[in-house]
Amino acid sequence: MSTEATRRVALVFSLLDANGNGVLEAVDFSLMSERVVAAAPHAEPAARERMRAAFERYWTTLLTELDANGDGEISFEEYTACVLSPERFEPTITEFAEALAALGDPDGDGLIERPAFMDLMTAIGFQRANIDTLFDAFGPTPDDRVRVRTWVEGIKDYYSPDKAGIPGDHLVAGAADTAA
Ligand SMILES: [Ca+2]
Ligand SMILES: [Ca+2]
Ligand SMILES: [Ca+2]
Repeated sequence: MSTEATRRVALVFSLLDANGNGVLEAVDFSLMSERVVAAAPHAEPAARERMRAAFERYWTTLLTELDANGDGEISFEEYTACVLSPERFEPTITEFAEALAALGDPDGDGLIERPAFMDLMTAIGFQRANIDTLFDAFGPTPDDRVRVRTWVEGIKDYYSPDKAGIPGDHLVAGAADTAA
């Protein structure tokens, strides 16, 4: 695994632990799910429902694949095993990425505006400065929008253990110390 991927894994664990008690549980995913859906007030009910379902599936997949000691929670040590078999998480991450992108593109034109992107990524817990840098790295159009496809691919890359030097690494900037 690349050093960058190690940092990305640590950061995403700290964000997924929405109630901050150091382990991942079902409640973390319902908390974040509500927060993210609330950040997209213009989304259709179907898009909101899809996002909720994607968060539920995310949790169910983690529990099924990673709960080595069977206590119904995912510790950080258990979580890091996700990088050993990324193919098992790919369909879940892809659906999560597409549900999130759809939430940010309520008019369905395949583009997302910076403020909508900022709202959703802030709801997940990323830092504003890092979100701006990420948006710039995605190569926005002159009217400051990025392609939803670019974002989806960026999310999938973020979870890929072998990727380094990708746009998503900007999300880790300045967060490595707190996430370690
Ligand atoms: Ca937790
Ligand atoms: Ca466990
Ligand atoms: Ca749009």
